[in-house]
Amino acid sequence: MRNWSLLYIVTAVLSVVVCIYAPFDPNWRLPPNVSTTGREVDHLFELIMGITGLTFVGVSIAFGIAAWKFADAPGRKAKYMHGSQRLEIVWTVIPAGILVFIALYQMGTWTKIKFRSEAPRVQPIAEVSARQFQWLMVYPGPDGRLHTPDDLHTVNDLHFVKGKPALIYLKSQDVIHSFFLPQMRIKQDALPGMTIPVWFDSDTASTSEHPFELVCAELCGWGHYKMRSKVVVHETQAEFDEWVTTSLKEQNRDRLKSAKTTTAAVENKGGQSL
Ligand SMILES: [Cu+2]
Repeated sequence: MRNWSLLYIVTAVLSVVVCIYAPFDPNWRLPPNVSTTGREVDHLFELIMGITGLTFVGVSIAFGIAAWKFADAPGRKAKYMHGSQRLEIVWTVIPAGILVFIALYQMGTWTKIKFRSEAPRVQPIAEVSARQFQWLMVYPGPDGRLHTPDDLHTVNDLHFVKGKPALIYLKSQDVIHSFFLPQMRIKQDALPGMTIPVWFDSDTASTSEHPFELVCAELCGWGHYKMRSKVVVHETQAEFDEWVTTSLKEQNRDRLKSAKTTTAAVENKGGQSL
């Protein structure tokens, strides 16, 4: 019977070894952070990981010793014990204290990332709509306003400017999705029927060839794994504006082409019926 305790001890030791190894392997953790608030998120993550990790090690050692020492053996009788009030108070008060500490300690970061009153006072760079299984972006055109005829529409292509707060309006067209920017440590659910402001920034530029990533972090259906978008962080506002202008030209050319094709098809059809 004692051997069963070995199984537990080995599993616990392996878990700890894996946890210690993880930060040294870039593939086992989040990509390097590029945002201002991301540093604070990482700090909170490490702090909580430290507290839970130490607790896990302590509990595992105690549990391993108990399982080894008090394993069932022929002729051994269990001792009846009514419980220890002092012990129960200790193991209730300590975790409660830790939880209250974390709740208070993270408040500043949470406020910066989520409280609407903290949203940057800037024009939104885009409206992002999630749907099974893609991200649809609408950028304001030259008039600087959304939902006007000169808007730029893209699919799976998020652009903003380095070193400036970027604000987007997040929507969902069908089910619940989750807007996740791993490099910026930002995650926000997209809920049908709601428009949610989300803000973030980046101190590092990225390109179309080597973009950052936007992924869906909510299991939203069979094609969930496909919900990935490029994130391009432009070096300057001028570079971003140039991208909008070029993309608008392409969009107008494509529209003209498809309008011509439709007209030709209609005319053709009309000709045939005469
Ligand atoms: Cu999704």
